[in-house]
Amino acid sequence: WTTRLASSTPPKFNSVTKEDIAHFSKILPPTSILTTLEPASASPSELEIFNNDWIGRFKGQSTTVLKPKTTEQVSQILKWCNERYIAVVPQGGNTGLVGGSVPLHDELVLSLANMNKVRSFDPVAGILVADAGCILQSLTDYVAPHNHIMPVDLGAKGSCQIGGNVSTNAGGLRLLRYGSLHGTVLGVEVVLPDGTILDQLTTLRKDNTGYDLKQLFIGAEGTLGVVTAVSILTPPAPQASNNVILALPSFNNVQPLFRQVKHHLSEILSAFEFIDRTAYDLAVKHGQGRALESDEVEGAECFVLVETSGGRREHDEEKLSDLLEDLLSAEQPLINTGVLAQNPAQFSSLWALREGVTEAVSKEGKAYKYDISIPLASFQEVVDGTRERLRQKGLLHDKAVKHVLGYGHVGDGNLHLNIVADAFLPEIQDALEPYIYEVVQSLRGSVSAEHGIGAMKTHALPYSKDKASIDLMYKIKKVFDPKGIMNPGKVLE
Ligand code: FAD
Ligand code: 2HG
Ligand code: ZN
Repeated sequence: WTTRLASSTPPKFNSVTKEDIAHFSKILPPTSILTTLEPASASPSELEIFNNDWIGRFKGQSTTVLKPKTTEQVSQILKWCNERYIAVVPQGGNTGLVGGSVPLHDELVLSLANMNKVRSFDPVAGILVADAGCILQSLTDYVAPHNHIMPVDLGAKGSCQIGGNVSTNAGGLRLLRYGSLHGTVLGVEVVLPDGTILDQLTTLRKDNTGYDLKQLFIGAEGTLGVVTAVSILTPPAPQASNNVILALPSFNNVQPLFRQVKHHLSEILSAFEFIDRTAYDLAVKHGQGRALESDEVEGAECFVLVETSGGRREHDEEKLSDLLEDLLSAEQPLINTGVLAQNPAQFSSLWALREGVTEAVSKEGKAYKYDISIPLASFQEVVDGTRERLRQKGLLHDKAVKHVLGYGHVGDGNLHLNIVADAFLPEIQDALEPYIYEVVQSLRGSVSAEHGIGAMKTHALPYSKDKASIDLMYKIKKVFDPKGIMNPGKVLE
């Protein structure tokens, strides 16, 4: 799994030329065109951030990045690219974890960063309409004074864009409570490769007028068109939020704990997130959140973060305290201990231990990431099985694989299996694949629970989808993008 270096443009597509830049100059102001083609408006190093993906595995060689401000500009750009057979990679915050947001060759990068205006907010219905390039955190800040929150939240919120979230169908930390974007996104505005503006930007809760086309763009990863705006339902902000981190002596306790927590907290439960001991230790090592006291972590094999979001603080606190009391006073307690946040700073610090694992892993080394849906009962055996396989192959040492860890969204059956290595090495890759995908298939799971397919998993699709479904996906791609210019090599091979 060495870094996949860009080769030349695949023969099917044309590279961007000076003539193309001259045309784009009629559509965009000079500041919205970054190109290394002469006369250059950017240096190769300025294009680095657009050509490299977040985990440092995929690297493109794009010469040109366009940053349109309006849907009309996107339309004119795509129309030109389609006619000229220029491949286009839509790019949001470039925080995707499957290599979908960067070119594989020298495709044109279309950055949505300048499309960052809120179009409207209806405080009664809670419906927000925003340009695709709005940063998730800025939308959270926008709706906060109206006492609303975004239905999606994730560790990359400070950089990822709502258009990127929709295009990856991001899951994140609130899915347990508010459901997937397939439910909360009410409408999208999309520019198709031929320049057609598809206005599906409805703010209706109910609309049964035939095929629900917008659903196709939720999770399309830029392969069908460019999402330019999103209409989304924002839930009312909870009046009170609390969290607690529970230390468990054994992973076997996670399932019975989940049942008990649901039973106790019912409607106020808003997150049930899991990190194993390795993930916790890495988060602490790299300064993500405040470490628990040593007696609190002693003997803990894993941790669960429980969040409540409810209507009355005293009521929620009482429920949480009752839960903790019940758990600790049981004859055979499921937990060793529980640490309850006492103030907003502690609340954030507990969350940081969970949200910060990805960041910590990236500081520790190169990460092989498997974002899989499997039955909760199999989480630990998949993590342990992978570690054991690497050990048997002699790859578990400082110069190869440093850590194998598991964390994720227990409530959604989504395990993040990360293998942290010193470098991306072919022998590690060969030990992990197809092994992990075969395990997922045998469990009737999914090879991508929430991050998408990107460039990383195109070969793995058949482990989760049958041939008839994949054939249909190719046909759908052809309908929207007959020349195949949209994000080639992503999702479908
Ligand atoms: P990009 O990375 O820029 O793009 C992602 C894909 O969408 C690419 O294929 C791109 O071509 C396409 N795309 C982007 N914008 C558009 C557009 N406007 N129109 C058409 N196509 C577009 N994911 C989760 O699901 N849950 C998590 O909890 C989670 N946590 C994360 C934590 C961290 C620290 C990081 C780095 C990533 C995390 N992710 C998570 C990955 C997640 O996919 C992204 O963070 C996010 O949804 C991508 O948004 P983005 O704007 O960065 O998109
Ligand atoms: C999370 O849940 C993200 O923290 C990232 O989806 C997972 O980095 C990962 O593997
Ligand atoms: Zn996740």
